[in-house]
Amino acid sequence: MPANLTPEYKQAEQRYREAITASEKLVALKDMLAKLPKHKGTEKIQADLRKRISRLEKEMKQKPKTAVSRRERMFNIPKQGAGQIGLLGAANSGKSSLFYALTGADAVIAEWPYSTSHPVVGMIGFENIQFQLIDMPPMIREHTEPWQWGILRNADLVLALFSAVDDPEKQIAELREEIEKYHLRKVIWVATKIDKLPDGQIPRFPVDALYTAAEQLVGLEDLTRQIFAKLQIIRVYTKHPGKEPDLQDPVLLKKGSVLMDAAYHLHKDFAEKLKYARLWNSEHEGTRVARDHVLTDGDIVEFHIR
Ligand SMILES: Nc1nc2c(ncn2[C@@H]2O[C@H](COP(=O)(O)OP(=O)(O)O)[C@@H](O)[C@H]2O)c(=O)[nH]1
Ligand SMILES: [Mg+2]
Repeated sequence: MPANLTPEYKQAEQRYREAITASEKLVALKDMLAKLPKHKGTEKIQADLRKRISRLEKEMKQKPKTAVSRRERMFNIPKQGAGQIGLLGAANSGKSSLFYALTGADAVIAEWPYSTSHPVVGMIGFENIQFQLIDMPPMIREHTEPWQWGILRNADLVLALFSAVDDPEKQIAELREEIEKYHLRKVIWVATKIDKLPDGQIPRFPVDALYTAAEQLVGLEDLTRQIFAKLQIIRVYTKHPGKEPDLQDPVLLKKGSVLMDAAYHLHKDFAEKLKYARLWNSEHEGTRVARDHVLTDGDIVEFHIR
């Protein structure tokens, strides 16, 4: 008897093939089972799916959380600095050029050793913090491998690059499709090679993009500032009573964090023993503030404990 698989089932199967983590696979397998027409012709497939689901569930229970497989490590580059940023763009869109322009010649360049065509990692300096940038190897036959999508999805932010002079509309359309398909959340659009535009011509693109020329170092400061803004983080400095804060060593917090979040970040005990705190910034000169006071970038806080 033919199985007569539905398009919904085939879609679920496609998602299973693209799944990278075990939990993504499990969701997709369960979805496949749900979408599978239940009749005699599919009994074998049903049994097979059930077997795969239970095997995967068992595996996930057994595996200690800290142990990562070699395959997982490949797309799970340990985060460094204030945020991890991936580069997305067709071959020759200017990813590597932008990477070296942003990270600089003396940047710490580490080769990721788990693949013959591996990503490269470097740091971008911004004021007193750094961001981690990941350059992708040349895409083989325009084909992006699953682990590359894993890296981009795991990153905090993705720079979507398109060349301003090589049919940008087509590149943008392709990038949009990929961003949607792989659920990339935070994206900054970057037009590259603007030095190649005819003099004085500034084209408008279907997306709100930053204009850059890596080799001429155009637009890089703007881009770095945008990266900081898009990451939605704030820098808070802590100080001891009667002492100056160390302005080179900020505590990094999510935008919207309150005083207690900063205290917890320092130490759980600390938060529990908190009596009161004082705040310095452009509006406060050591004012006592409440536990739920929302912090902003650059705030200096002094904790007083019991
Ligand atoms: N004129 C100009 N050429 C660039 C710029 N960025 C990259 N290119 C050139 O475009 C080609 C592809 O750049 P590359 O960074 O290797 O792209 P990738 O394949 O995306 O990593 C190289 O020949 C670069 O020299 C730029 O800002 N201006
Ligand atoms: Mg490259």
